[in-house]
Amino acid sequence: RAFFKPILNSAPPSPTKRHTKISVIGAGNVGMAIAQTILTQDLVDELALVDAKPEKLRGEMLDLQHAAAFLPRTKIHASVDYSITAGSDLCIVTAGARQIPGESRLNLIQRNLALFKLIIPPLAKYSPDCILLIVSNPVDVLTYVAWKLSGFPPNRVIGSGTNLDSSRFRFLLADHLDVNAQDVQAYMVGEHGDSSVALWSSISVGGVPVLSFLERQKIAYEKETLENIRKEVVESAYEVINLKGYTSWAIGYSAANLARSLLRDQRKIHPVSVLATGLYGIDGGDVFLSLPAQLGRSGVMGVANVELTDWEAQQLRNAASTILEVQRQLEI
Ligand code: 6V0
Repeated sequence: RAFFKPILNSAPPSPTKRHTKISVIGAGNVGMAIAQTILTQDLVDELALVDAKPEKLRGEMLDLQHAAAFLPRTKIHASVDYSITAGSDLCIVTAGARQIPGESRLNLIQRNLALFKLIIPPLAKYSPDCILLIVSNPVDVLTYVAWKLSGFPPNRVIGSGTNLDSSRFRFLLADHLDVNAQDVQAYMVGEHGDSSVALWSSISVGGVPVLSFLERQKIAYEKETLENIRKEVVESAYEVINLKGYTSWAIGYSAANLARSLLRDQRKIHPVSVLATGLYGIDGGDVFLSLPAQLGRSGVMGVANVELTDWEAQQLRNAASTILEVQRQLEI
């Protein structure tokens, strides 16, 4: 501090400037991709990393700190102790056990439930007003688990859900139509992964609804072509995992994009996993599924009133019953 001499009659910093902080739990491939994307986007004043492996954690922290000369100023710290997350505005959970070959999905969920029992209560204790963003898989069930364990209101517990699937979808459509992916409005909703639902009727490019445009122009398209694009979205995740072992960059950008909308109160609409009970005829229990939700500083501000076809709504309800069945077998 002695490096600078104060100028005459200087006042203390304005108390209205808010200090913003994000904690990332799990410093694996996904957690570190999210951390580095957040840093490059100048989103926060402070970034805290937590993992169960202290050496790996310290190595990752130092590696990021060493980039300080090239990045916007952010205080980065890391610890296995959750007290460093205190006062976070947003906690992003990416810690998770990996599926062992031959292991059932339910067994993996049970192991991740055990992890979440160690992770969520201290996060809620140290940052009682934060927003929780869950990324670990299976993301919809674990978002429900995090909601239960935190005792937070549902608007402050969000799963990254199909935000990534929708980005893959927009990329493939843009590639198909030879346009910029940012000009393609298209949502995948429902369960993140194999049974996600593509909302074909609401796809538009530069404001032009694609399916009705094709119909008006009497351009024939095969229902099969559409289903193939949806399948390609689902398979593209597996393809990346088969080729490089995990996915990281796209989920890094996807989560950082959500963090920006939340902390900067952007009120943008993102397909993310939210408490979906009572919407589109989903009933029978509390269930988190992705729907186009408006995100702002208070978390989920509402769900866009998108019109679904009967088939799309039925697909959502089917995903809800599958998830509820799994949740009934969990002891939270
Ligand atoms: P990884 O590289 O194995 O990282 C997981 C990290 O969690 C490791 O560094 C562990 O040490 C750490 N960890 C384990 N237990 C604890 C604990 N109790 N407390 C703190 N940290 C702990 O996995 P990777 O980073 O590749 O994936 C993480 C999770 O993200 C997995 O569940 C993936 O399935 C999930 N993904 C979710 C996506 C989405 O769109 N929602 C996308 C990609 C991956």
